[in-house]
Amino acid sequence: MLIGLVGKPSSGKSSFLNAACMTTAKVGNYPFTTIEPNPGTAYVTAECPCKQLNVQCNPKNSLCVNGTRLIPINLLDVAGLVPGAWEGKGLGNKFLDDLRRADALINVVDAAGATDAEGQNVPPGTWDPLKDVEFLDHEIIMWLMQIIRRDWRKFTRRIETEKISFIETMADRLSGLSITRTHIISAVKKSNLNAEKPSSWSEKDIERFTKELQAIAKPMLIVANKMDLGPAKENIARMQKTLEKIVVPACALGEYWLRRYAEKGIIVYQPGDNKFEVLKPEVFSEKELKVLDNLKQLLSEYGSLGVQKAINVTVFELLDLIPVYPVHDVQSYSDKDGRVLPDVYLVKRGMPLRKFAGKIHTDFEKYFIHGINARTKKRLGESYELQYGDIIKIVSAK
Ligand SMILES: Nc1nc2c(ncn2[C@@H]2O[C@H](COP(=O)(O)OP(=O)(O)OP(=O)(O)O)[C@@H](O)[C@H]2O)c(=O)[nH]1
Ligand SMILES: [Mg+2]
Repeated sequence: MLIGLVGKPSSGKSSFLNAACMTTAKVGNYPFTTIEPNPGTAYVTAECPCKQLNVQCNPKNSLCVNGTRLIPINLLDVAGLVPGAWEGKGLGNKFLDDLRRADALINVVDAAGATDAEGQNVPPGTWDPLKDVEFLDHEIIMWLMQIIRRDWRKFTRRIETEKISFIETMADRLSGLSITRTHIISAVKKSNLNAEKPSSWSEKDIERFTKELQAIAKPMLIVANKMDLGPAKENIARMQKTLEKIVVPACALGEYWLRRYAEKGIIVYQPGDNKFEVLKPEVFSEKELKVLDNLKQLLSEYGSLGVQKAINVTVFELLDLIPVYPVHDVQSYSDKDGRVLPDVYLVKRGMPLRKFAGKIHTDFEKYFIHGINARTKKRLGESYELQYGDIIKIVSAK
């Protein structure tokens, strides 16, 4: 699971990564601070079933903090994109190519309008962040379309004369981009095009197909960052009203400092909380205390500093994934070694049980007999559609 952090230079992508993953990627108030991509591990948070079941869990592939399960996912912070990046402008295509494996994208926008298209500082409020959303959509579409329509005439002629499947051939072409057959089938259907005769598709048709495919295979969330700066509030309201995408207001810088202070034990704060408590006011300077006051105000106004929320919304809403807990023993909810609720998988909502079994082990899918819902102890058939928080035992013949 990989989420790519994209956006124009200086919007706060590396700051977001650092806040989400406690990494130390270089941050700077000038464009192209980041050149090589920075990876990080962030955590999606979900209520751990241990709370409800009143058991002591012993996680293996994740963590549990006070009844909140932390499920690791990968983030990748890439270099800033400038208009024309898809055709090589700025640092160009390389950085789009770094995003090939991404399952979803977060467009980090400078919602305060304090930087122009190239990421140069301008007085806050003088740049319209809506333009940043529009341009980034365009860049991603153009980049993807460039790959899709490569040698289009030759490509479509081959499909039609040799009577080979458009879906399979396109899936081969896009396989390095984490785009699957299922994604392509859905995009063809949604754009109402004839996959038997792609040679009849117009430029506009190819563009429509590309847009549908992007929305399905690389959905995008907007993070309206720098909400602490003056003009951001009005811009955020406008973005939330006008854009069809989910917009999460954030203050990456503030979130980073709160997590750092919490790590040092000088404040009490859990990522995503709507409040924090200062334990040792004496270690902060007057200036820092003022910043903390501002953050308190932002927390009460927006409900969170947005970083954790953006990650959770991307995984649970945009990608529509759910946490599922496989176990070996349905009485104790444990694995073979007696570890209680050891693992959690993020899977597509409604995934059929047998397919899920294959995610744990290919033999489980191959020799599948049935499943058991560990909460109700009821038997489940192979086509049972997984639901949020399911705890499941797979019974197989091997
Ligand atoms: N006020 C404020 N400034 C922020 C926030 N997030 C980032 N910044 C500042 O914005 C500037 C750019 O931050 P970076 O994280 O380096 O931005 P980037 O998008 O990674 O930039 P490039 O790597 O150059 O593309 C830095 O001066 C940060 O301190 C925020 O939430 N509030
Ligand atoms: Mg950066």
